[in-house]
Parts: sequence; C-alpha cells; structure tokens
Amino acid sequence: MKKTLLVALGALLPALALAQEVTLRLVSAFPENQFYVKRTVEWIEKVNKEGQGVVHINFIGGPKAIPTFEVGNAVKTGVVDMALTTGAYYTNLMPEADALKLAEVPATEQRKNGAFELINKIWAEKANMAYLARVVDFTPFHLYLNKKIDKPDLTGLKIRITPVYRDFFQAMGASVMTTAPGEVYTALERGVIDGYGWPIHALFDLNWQEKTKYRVDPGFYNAEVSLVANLDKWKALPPKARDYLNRQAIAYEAQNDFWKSYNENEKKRQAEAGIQTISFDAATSRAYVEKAKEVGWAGAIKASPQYGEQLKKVLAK
Ligand code: 173
Repeated sequence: MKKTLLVALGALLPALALAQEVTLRLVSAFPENQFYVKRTVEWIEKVNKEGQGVVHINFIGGPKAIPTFEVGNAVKTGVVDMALTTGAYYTNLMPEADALKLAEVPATEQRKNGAFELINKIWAEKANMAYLARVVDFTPFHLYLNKKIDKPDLTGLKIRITPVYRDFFQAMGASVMTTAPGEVYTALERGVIDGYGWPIHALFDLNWQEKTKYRVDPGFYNAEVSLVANLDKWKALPPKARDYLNRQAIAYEAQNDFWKSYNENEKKRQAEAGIQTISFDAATSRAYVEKAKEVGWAGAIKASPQYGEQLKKVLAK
C-alpha cells in the first residue's frame, strides 16, 4: 500500500512541477531571418532548457505574426507577454521610447546610474511595460544611399526612415518615408527610395547589400534593441519565475561587447560586397554627428516635456 502510494506520487511530482511552469508568448518586431531574432531564439532555447519547471518562452514569430509597428501595443494590452523590439517602433504609445537611441551610456552603466529605473518608471506609466534588458548596444546607425552626395545635404532625396532618423534626415533636407524593415528591399528594388537609415550591421540578413551603393560615414546614435514585457503579466509572475527571467535577461545584456567586433566585421563585409563609403572632412564629420545629437535631443525634449530632460541627464554624456 505504502509502496503504491510512493510510486503514484513519483509519477505525479514531475507533472505537478510542469503544471507550475509559466509559459510566456514572445514576438519579434524584426523579421525572423534577421540576426537579432536568431540570437534571441538561441537565448530562448537556453532559458527554456535551464528553466524547466519554472518558465517556458514560446516564440510566436516576427512581423508576420504581429506587424512591426503594432508589437508595442500588443505588449501593452497583453495580446503577447514579451517582445524583442526597439523604441522607434512604439512611439505611437510613448514618444520617450525613441530616446534610447541617444544613449551614450552603455546598458550596464544605465543599471547603475538611475537610467534603468527611470526607463522602467516611464515605460510602466505610459506603455504598461517592464523594460527588461537592452540586447543591442555599441552600434551606430548610418545613412545608406544609392545616389552620391559630397556634403550632408539630402535635398531632393527620398529616404526610408523610422522615428530614429526623422528629425536628423529632415534637417538635412530629405523627404522621408517610414517603413518597417520588411518593406525596405522592395522599396529599393523599385527605386521608390534613394536610401535608408539602418545600423552598421544586419544589412546582409535582409539582402539589402544587393541594392545598396553607398554608406555615409560617420555613424550616429546608438541602435537599441530590447526585451520588454507586459507589466501586469510581469508583476503576476511567481517570484521565482520573475527572478529567473530577470537573471537570464541581464545575462543576455551582459554580452553586448559582442557587438563591437561583430560591427567591425560587418564593415568589412560591406566593403567586400561593393558598398562604397562616402565620408566628409573632419570638421564636417564632427558637425554631422553633433547635429544628429542636437536635433535628436531637441526632438525628444519637445516630444516629452515631462521626461525628455531627465532622460538626457542619465543617457547623454
Ligand atoms: O531602421 C530601423 O528600422 C530602426 O529604427 C532600427 C532600430 C534599432 C535597430 C535596428 C533598426
């Protein structure tokens, strides 16, 4: 009798443990074939393996599941639990989101200087989100072109943007068009755009090198890609699951030095693929980067009189 009971218990316990496992649904605002997503899927596999009985993340997919610019709202409303996205893709929820591109302080330091707390306060208040970790850092954006320029003047050019680049490119006279990454290739192919803004890396994932002649140097800003979660879901997690997930997110963020060498290599790959660089003299280059920063913060402060200055204090150098 005793033995049968023990056997029954033994059979039941793993099932009970599994029953307590929390499942979270995660989407990506970036296309599934993009490197950010592959890297995140690997992270998810690690999370699931080491977190058996605690947390299981279900990767739902990329923009085919939820369109790029709707991912933020899906997290806010709890249609999904987590997302891999960037602030520029959810400025519809909160203009402050786009300010993370202006960070000159790395994520590890943001955790120490109050930036991380401020971001979480704003993200909670305005987008019902927990901001978990920044998983892309040390990565400049660039302007890519199919028409040659000899000075920072984009008059007469049509450039694909997201909110990241809008103020800066418009200040240089560009006419602009917002699209998700998934639409850039076709826009280039059809000649609808003369260029686009994009980080130094991850062009090849989407085959844009086939349709790109020039990269303008230097780069500007600091590309941000982060993991965010629905705040209600996050708060309702069993403490053990929340702590575990938090630790794994921090461990992912702690790998950001990876991007430094990756980006150097991407530059080489671009040159090998025949993408020529357009550069200016030292004074013009300096003015170009300064202008980007100046219009970036002016835009952030104008869009958020409430938090713009506070964000600048902890993110800018
Ligand atoms: O260009 C973009 O789509 C964009 O805003 C972005 C932001 C961070 C990483 C990659 C792209």
